[in-house]
Amino acid sequence: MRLLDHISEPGDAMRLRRDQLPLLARELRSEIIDVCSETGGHLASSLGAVELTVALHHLYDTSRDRVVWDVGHQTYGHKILTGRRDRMRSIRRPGGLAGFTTSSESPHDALTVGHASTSLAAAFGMALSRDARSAPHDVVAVIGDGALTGGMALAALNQIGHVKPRMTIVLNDNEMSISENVGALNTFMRQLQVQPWFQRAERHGKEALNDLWRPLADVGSRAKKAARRFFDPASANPFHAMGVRYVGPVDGHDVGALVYYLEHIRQLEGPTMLHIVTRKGKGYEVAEADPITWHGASRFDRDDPMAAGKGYGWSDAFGAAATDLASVDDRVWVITPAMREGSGLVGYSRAHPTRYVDVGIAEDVAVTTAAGLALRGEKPIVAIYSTFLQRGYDQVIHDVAIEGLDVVFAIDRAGLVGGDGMTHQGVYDVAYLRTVPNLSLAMPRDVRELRAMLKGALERGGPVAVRWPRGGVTPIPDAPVGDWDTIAWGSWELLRPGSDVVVLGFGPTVGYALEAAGDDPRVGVVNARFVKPLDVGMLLELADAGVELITVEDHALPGGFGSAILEALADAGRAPRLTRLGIADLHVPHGDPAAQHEELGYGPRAIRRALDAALSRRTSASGVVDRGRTASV
Ligand code: HTL
Ligand code: MG
Repeated sequence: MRLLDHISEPGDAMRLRRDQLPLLARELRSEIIDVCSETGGHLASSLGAVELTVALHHLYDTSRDRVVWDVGHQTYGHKILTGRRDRMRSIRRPGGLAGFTTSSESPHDALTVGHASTSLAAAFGMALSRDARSAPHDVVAVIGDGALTGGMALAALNQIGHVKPRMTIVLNDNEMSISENVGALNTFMRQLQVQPWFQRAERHGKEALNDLWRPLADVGSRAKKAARRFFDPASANPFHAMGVRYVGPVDGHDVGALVYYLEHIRQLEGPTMLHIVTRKGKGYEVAEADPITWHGASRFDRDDPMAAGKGYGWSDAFGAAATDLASVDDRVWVITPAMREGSGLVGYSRAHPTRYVDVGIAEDVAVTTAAGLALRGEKPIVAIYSTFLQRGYDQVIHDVAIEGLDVVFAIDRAGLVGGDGMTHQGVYDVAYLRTVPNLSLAMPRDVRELRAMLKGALERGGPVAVRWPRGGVTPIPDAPVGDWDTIAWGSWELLRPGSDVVVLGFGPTVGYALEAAGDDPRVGVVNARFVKPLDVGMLLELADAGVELITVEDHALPGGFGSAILEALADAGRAPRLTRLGIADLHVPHGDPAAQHEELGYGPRAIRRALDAALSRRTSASGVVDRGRTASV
């Protein structure tokens, strides 16, 4: 019987003897590798946080104390220790556990999360409430070195250091975001580890900390205080300077040390940061060797691991196109907020290192840096996921769109994203972007259109957003940029006329519409590739031809593409019968996107049902279908 088998209840880890904790950590690590080999998921981060997880659950009662994990992707161990072990193999799968901490899933998950850098502000709020109500519990935030690059985290730290609520901040530093971490703070943390005092502190860490706890009164005279500050490494430390007591760095894989430090820090007044150094992928050789590939793993064979090769996807097509465009125009730049791999930019970053910028997990900074570049005549492309551009929305309006700057937003993961679930769904950008004056919004349905749109965007100037979904796309042969297609800006494409109903799709829903239409001559299909500006000419011709319209979007219905069509029709005084298919007013959990599209009513079969309803409506209304009014645009 393994220790882990005794941990059936949250809180069981609190009852273990301290000398049992390393064994529990070993078992937990093994369990996480097992689970991920079957399900895939955020393996490397969860492995790196195993000892921390064990130490936290040994010391804190997570039903009462609030342990706030940033991003929540490193919490597989936490989930296993809080009563979800038997459901771990469902993680990220339809109907299964979420991949991140989710408070509706468990009272032990203090925060519902998925986007980075929120833990400190949330924990600050929790600590404020606790103190206002004189509640006895503890508040702990766990934040990675990557998540700490986000402005939100730094701004929260600024508040925490000012108000000084009692809380523990664990900085889990593995030198990695998804790719290598960036930024000056990151450089500072590296220096911490090579300073001689760090080695001393490593050896004498416990005594050094004892020293720190001695009440200030003990220190005595100002001279003594000054001397102490001089010898106290923390005094040269930016966290310390911001009013947060700093302890560390300590070995984050020494569970005994973690328990020791956390337990003592818990008794201190005010906020304390414990800086722990961990290794991403710790304990699984391949993941340690290549934590980038194993950040988010597909399922694998535990004994014969091979990172699953990903097929050719939209991100690859974008990365190649951006590389080509930057080769023919030295004003083209690409900016990524910490998503080099996910956005298909590894090749670009090597080909054009001087015009490649990773700003860290700081989407707002990505957008406004692009504005700065554009103001000086450069042509920046902000490569960003739909869900993360939400973090840069004000910057899109305020810094880019008001002056109509030449910034291209290359929006990846537009639509439902699968395993990452609710926090990462890319289903709001059409709504939030089409309200922005001066901005065009387009979605290609193949790589040919993707190239044409990116090239057109750079040539045309002004803010342009081009969006595409997560996943695979059919590659097309390389060609010189000069030979790429051009698309008349704002033009739709009538793919097939229909006598009774015309389906308007964009991006992947065009394919769905074609599938649903089959060879039914009553059904037309339009590739409505520009959502802004709309092809009002074609839209009104359709409306005047007397056909019914169906809009299909892999996006939220409120404010989305269908709404744009309704508005345009109303503004032109037309009122054809129109059915909008897309995501109703709800948060969509993790699942298989293709299945979800059907369940939510806009997959090919769902479109066919909407078509049949429309067609039967027309038959019953007029007795016979009037085939005279074919949309002949
Ligand atoms: N931007 C924002 C606002 N949130 C997220 N989650 C991302 C981008 C994407 N992302 C992750 S995990 C991660 C990023 C950039 C790296 C976090 O690094 P950290 O943790 O050092 O905090 P580590 O991976 O354990 O090293 C996810 O979407 C899961
Ligand atoms: Mg990290």
